[in-house]
Order: sequence, then structure tokens, then C-alpha cells
Amino acid sequence: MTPTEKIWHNGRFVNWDDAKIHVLSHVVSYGTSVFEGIRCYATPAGPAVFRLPEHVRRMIDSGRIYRMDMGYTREQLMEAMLELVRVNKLRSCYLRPIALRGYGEIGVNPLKNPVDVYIACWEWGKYLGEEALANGVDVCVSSWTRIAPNTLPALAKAGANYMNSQLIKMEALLNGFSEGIALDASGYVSEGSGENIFVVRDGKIHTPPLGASVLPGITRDTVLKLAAERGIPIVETLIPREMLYVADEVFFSGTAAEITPIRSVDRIQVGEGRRGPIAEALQADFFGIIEGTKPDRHGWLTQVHVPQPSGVGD
Ligand code: PPE
Repeated sequence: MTPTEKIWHNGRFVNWDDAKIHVLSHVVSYGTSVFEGIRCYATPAGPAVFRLPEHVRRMIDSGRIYRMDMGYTREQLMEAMLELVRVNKLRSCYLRPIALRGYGEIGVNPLKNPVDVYIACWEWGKYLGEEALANGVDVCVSSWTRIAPNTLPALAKAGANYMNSQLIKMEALLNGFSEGIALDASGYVSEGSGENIFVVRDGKIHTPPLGASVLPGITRDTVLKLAAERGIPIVETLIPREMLYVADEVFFSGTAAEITPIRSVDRIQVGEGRRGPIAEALQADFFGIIEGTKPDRHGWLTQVHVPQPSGVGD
């Protein structure tokens, strides 16, 4: 990770190296945090953040589920992120807002500990490797089950959920795969350690419903809308594991992973063993919008509005 100059903390900009917490902060022992991952892209009109209002809304929702009042409105958090990108003078970056229970009391009860909000950003390349977007990745079905309903809420993007994700990811990597797909507590396909999943058969796209312990992905929603626009049938439905083995295409979506094709599952080739036509078409729409070569019909980009240096245009 390449440090940037500033991190936003409770309404103030602090130096990157000064954004520190005490070891007895509630979050360290008990995992008390909610966060987001957001990408800012370099468009021809300048840096623009992809689906910023939706990400901030999900962060506030995550906090609500865990009774964490952030003390900032959606508008304030959005403005803080835009200002942070300007302050750090970045053309493109990944933004990571985090709300955590800080230092005060020790013990499980979080309610006496302050809620601290931080926002960091840095330049972050391709999540599953440069080649993954074009050629696809090799994945496995995890031996770990995704967090079950009524244990940890999957709709919240909470730090603690990622202990489950880490088990999925480590197992996959140590066995020579790029990523693992977790099944839900009933044995249906859920999601990757950090991505939603889509399965194509006979021209129709399937994706697990929110009840299958998935994060309500913003990119997932983007894929649902882009597919509908192209007239590609897309349904949210329970997916049996073996659908992965007989699919024509399988692909991931996520802020970090964007739209990444999957070319094999458990060493069984998916379709032709390379990126399929539906994934390619959706990538073309997605990258077209974020690169500014296709119109932003849905208003998904929020311009950062970098001030022009004085003298330009004189
Ligand atoms: N499921 C999980 C478990 C998940 O972590 C993500 C995002 C998604 C689905 C896709 O959601 P969305 O980004 O809104 O489309 N994972 C973030 C964190 C990755 C990380 O390694 O950290 C991300 O993609 O930014």
C-alpha cells in the first residue's frame, strides 16, 4: 500500500502516520467496526467516485444494525470523501471509510465506547491480478460456510464478517486458487470472500438472493441493472453448488474485483475456460461508464471537482 498524505478523522484531516488507535479500543478485542470500499476513477472529466451515495447509505445501514451512530449525515460523509480525494491530489483511488468503537470501557458491551469515523484513500490496482479481468480466475468451493442467518448479519459490511472471509481466502490461496466461493448454511451458493457471484446458463444470469447470506453489493446491483438494460434475463434465486460445474459462465462482482470472470471451479472448466460473452458485454458497459467512454445514464459517477491551478486558460 502506498501511503497518501492525509486521512480524515472525525471531521479533521490528520497525517497518514498519525491515524492511530489505542490497543484497548473496543474494535481490537471485539471486532466492532463497519466499513466501505469505494472506487474513484480517473474519467476524462477528472476523478469521479462510483456510486458514492449508495456506498454511504450502506455504511450508515451497517452502523444502524450494530447501533453505531456515526454522528455524520450521508451528505457530510460524501463531502468528506470528495474533499479527501482533493486533499490527497489523487486522480484515481480506493476509499475506505471505517466507523469503529474506540477507547473507553473494556467488556463486550460496546455502547459506552465512542464511535470514531476514519476515511482513508490510496491507489489500489486490480484485485485479483491484472490478467484476471481478461482471462478469468481459478476458484474453489470453500470448506468454510458463509456466516449463517441470525449469527452475524450479512447485510452489514462489518469488520468481523471478514474473519469468515479470511478463512475462505486463506484456504483458497494455500490450495492454489485465486479465490473461494462459500456456500450458505443451507448449502446453496453464497458469495466469494470479497465478491458477489453470478452464474450463467442458456443465456440467463442467476445470482443468489440477499437471503443467501450475501453482502448487498453495489456492483451486484450495477450488474443487475446493466443486464436488464441489455435485455439479458437475470434472476435472484437459490443456486445449488453443482450449477457452478455445468454453467456456461461464472463471474464475480465487487468494488475491488469489478467484474471478474471465473474460468474454473474446483478444477472443472467453466464453459470454454475463458471469459464468456455475457461477462465481456457487462464489462464493456461497466468500464465504458467508469472510463467515460459511455454515457453515465444512471448518474453513477460523482465528480470530485478538483480545483484548476490558477493560470490555466489564461
Ligand atoms: N461480498 C463481500 C463479502 C464483499 O466484501 C464485497 C466487497 C462484495 C460482496 C461486493 O460488494 P460491492 O463492493 O458493494 O460491489 N468487498 C470489498 C472489500 C475487498 C477487500 O479485500 O477489502 C471491495 O470490493 O471493496
